[in-house]
Amino acid sequence: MAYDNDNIFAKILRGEIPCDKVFEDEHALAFRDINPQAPLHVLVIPKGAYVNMDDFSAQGSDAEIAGFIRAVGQVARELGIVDAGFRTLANNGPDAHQEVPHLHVHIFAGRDLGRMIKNFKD
Ligand code: DGP
Repeated sequence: MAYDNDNIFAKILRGEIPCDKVFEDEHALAFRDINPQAPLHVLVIPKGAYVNMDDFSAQGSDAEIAGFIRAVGQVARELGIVDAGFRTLANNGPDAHQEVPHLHVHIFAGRDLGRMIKNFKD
């Protein structure tokens, strides 16, 4: 899948659309989700143009990948959610209902988050 330069997170990265920023460094930007699914719901995105985890893991440089993963951890520490616990999640493609075609890791926290995922047999 080709990267769409007009996706909403590309516009946020270019400063064309505002966001409630919680963290930024060379490799990543983190901001609050516009439609929170938990008391704390933050999105962490790489600064590079990557559609999803497949694209990023195959095409991203070692520095970008290390920088992004370190940013996810730093965001969690700075938000003070490490001890209580938090969930990271990345939707990739149609079956996962990925809405925005720029890789993003959701961070959920602030309550008991329940089971990981609905059992496929339910
Ligand atoms: P996903 O389904 O994994 O692609 O989730 C996309 C998330 O992006 C969804 O939880 C809502 C959020 N989102 C969509 N548009 C915007 C926006 O303009 N600003 C912010 N902060 N979040 C957005």
